[in-house]
Amino acid sequence: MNKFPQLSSDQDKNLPECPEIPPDLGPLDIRVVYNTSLPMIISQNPNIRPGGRSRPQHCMAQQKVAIIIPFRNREAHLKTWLYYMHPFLQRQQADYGVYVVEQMEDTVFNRAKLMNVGYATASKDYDYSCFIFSDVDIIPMDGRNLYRCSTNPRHMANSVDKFNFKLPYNDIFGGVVAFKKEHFIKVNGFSNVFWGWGGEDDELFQRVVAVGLKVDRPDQTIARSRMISHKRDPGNERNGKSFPLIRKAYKRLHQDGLSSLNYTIISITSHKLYTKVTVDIGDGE
Ligand code: UDH
Ligand code: NGS
Repeated sequence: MNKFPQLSSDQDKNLPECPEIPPDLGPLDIRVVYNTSLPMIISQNPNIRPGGRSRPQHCMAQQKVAIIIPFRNREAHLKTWLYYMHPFLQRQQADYGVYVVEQMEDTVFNRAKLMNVGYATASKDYDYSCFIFSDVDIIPMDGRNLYRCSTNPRHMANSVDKFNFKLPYNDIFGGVVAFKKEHFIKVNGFSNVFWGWGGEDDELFQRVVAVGLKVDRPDQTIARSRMISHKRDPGNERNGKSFPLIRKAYKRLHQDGLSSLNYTIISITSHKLYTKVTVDIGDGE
């Protein structure tokens, strides 16, 4: 198993704090990228350090942000995500690391459990204060959509092209969400028992409400995001048990989540643009 690159969390304490709103941010032209490669992205982003880490050189970022991406067999989407997101996050003067959490087995996909594993793994790596849980196929279309935590858990994908930049329903909490560390602990993370597509994000919304928090959302103009269209993946068929599970969300809150997370890390590899965490999360049986 590759070790994490040892990166000190100490930074020059004499650096000024970065401004609340970074300069020169605005709309971005986002489309699927075909004519790039990881070596090209690496050469276009010379300041990224091993494991997909970066922080501003001339000021101290106000938050330390881990970006967690659940993953299996989506190399092309990951390339597009990395192509846009490293420049995006650097322009936002973020102190961040990217964690791609890959489900090893061919068994039914469990997005939520991968998110929990990403949280647990990134937390051991650096003293992150903010966790952004992002699908690999969602790219923000405006630099002013700050990839940071706010007072409450934040639903960042509230203006997606697929839904004509509107919310399909009020409580939707999918795609990209941001949690301060203490809030993610308070909700006991995601549930681990959602195997297959759908519902785990709705359940997380219920957890937020159950612990007395609210959901923040960015302004819908600024939050415009592109969702790369694709077919449903094999092994991620609709979960027929979602609705009964969500109905019992409050009951399971303290038993099911970070507190009951079990998994086996297969490898942690420090790639140039991200940290790849390959994990055996079981098969739900
Ligand atoms: N993911 C993978 N591999 C998989 C399944 C899911 O990496 O095999 C990850 C990936 O980060 C993805 C996220 O989990 O962005 C969410 O899964 P999804 O993209 O399948 O979910 P979404 O709701 O699409 O975006 C569902 C399929 C809709 C098919 C509609 C056909 N027009
Ligand atoms: C709901 C799902 C959510 C999902 C949302 C949007 O129906 O998990 O659709 O999906 N809830 C259940 O299945 C219970 S989307 O159209 O973006 O693929 O996030």
